[in-house]
Amino acid sequence: MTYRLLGSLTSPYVRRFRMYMADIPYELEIVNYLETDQDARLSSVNPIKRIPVLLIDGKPLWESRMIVQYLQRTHDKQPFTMDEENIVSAIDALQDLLIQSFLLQRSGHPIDRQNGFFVRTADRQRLILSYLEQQVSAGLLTRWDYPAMALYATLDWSLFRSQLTPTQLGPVLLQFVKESASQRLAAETDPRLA
Ligand SMILES: N[C@@H](CCC(=O)N[C@@H](CS)C(=O)NCC(=O)O)C(=O)O
Repeated sequence: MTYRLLGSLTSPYVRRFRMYMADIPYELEIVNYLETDQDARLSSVNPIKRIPVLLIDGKPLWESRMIVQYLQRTHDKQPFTMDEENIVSAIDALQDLLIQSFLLQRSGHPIDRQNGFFVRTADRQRLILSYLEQQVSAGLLTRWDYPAMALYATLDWSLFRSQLTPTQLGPVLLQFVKESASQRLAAETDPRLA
């Protein structure tokens, strides 16, 4: 079985796998979808045009939830508990809304905070952060496994890309980021090094 992970060095979704696949040999193929030729490469393997993509013996598997489930099954890694399924879904939802707002900002699209869509998005963001804070406080993310890696990659990216402020994260999530940053692969995959 050969693995090739397609992604960028700044993507928080890709970073999860660069940490999670610590004990699984793979090659990293840098795909920066903002470059036309690399975006064409991405489109040729994933019609959704999103990273990460895992090429398994040359065959593409996309969507991080599918990739992690495949790796859990194939490499005898611990499957998610029901709490962890919810935690990962909440992290994914937070990550998605932060990426959408980053892409809107980057393309110069105005964000009207009175508009119903953005009001609902801001409410979702606030509720998810509060839920994740509760899960961390309850000790559900103490194990350095995919859920903790995903949360760390998302929160650290949100600070790196100025999509959330330390005040919005609050002391519990900030402490979680600080403690996770001491993991070897967390340091090695820091997007600020890209
Ligand atoms: N649902 C996807 C989301 C992945 C995703 O949003 N990746 C971002 C980079 S971090 C991306 O490829 N964005 C390109 C785009 O949205 O056009 C997953 O879980 O893998």
